Amino acid sequence: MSTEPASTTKPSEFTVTPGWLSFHPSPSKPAFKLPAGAVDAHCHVFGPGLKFPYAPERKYTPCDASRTQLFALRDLLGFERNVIVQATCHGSDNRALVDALEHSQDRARGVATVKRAITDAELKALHAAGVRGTRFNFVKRLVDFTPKDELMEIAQRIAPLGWHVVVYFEARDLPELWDFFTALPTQVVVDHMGRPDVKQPVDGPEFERFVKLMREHPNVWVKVSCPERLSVTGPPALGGERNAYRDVVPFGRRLVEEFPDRVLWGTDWPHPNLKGHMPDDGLLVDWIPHIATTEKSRRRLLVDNPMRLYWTE
Ligand code: 0GY
Repeated sequence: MSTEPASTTKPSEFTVTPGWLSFHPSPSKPAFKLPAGAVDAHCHVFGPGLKFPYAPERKYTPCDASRTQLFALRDLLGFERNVIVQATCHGSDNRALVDALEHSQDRARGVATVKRAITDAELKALHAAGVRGTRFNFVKRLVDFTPKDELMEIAQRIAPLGWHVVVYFEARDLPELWDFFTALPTQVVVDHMGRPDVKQPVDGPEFERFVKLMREHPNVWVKVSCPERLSVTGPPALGGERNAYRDVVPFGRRLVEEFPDRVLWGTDWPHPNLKGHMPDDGLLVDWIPHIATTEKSRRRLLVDNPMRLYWTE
């Protein structure tokens, strides 16, 4: 199907959606120097929509965010590699993701969204492109419900490839998802700390439930990412100190300290579907030493752990 618009005037290659903030136009250089070989383990590419159309069933339309822009941000921030995660706005059409992986010179791996109907040959092709996981999204504002037996069937198909399952959910939904998560036959990577309500105490029942999941299930990993989505106190005032999102620090730090070998970190660039403010990605990097307070813990978080999960060959 042609993606060219009917108009004879050549449109700009990139689209900007009204009502949704574009990513930060000029992120600052972080004060924190990332360790050599650091991996941004959660980021996205979007479109361009004219080449890689957004999914008809999407709940939001992002701004186009190209692989070239992602790789430029990687270099500015001081990362060596990316893990590019399929977001709901592209549905199970992984072409933009695969295109980015194929142009990354082996410096990116991917997490795709696949449906039950995917063939073995298609799975093999995704693997060859650098995909190492599939994502199951349970956030109700983002996706319609997929039956759990269908997801389990997919998990069983991808397990022999050595892939893992990435899960995204809200903390309040963990009880109903617990049995499904703990039955998965792969490593399970939880996005954004399981989205805790950071107004609740870090040792309160909600976060304790998540910590218990990790404690009892050594195949569960977590991304200590997205303070900008979870924070109530928000970013510092313009020109303020470089210490944003302080209210999320205790949650990230607790996970890094208790599970040093099962934590990952990512920018979440270009911050899809984020309301309110658009973070300065340099400030997000400066948040890392607040949750990983030693050189050793930072090395595990940013280099050793993602390399173990994504660059095993
Ligand atoms: C994220 C977070 C969000 C969006 C998605 O797949 C997605 O559309 O995950 C969100 O809206 O919280 O990780 O990009």
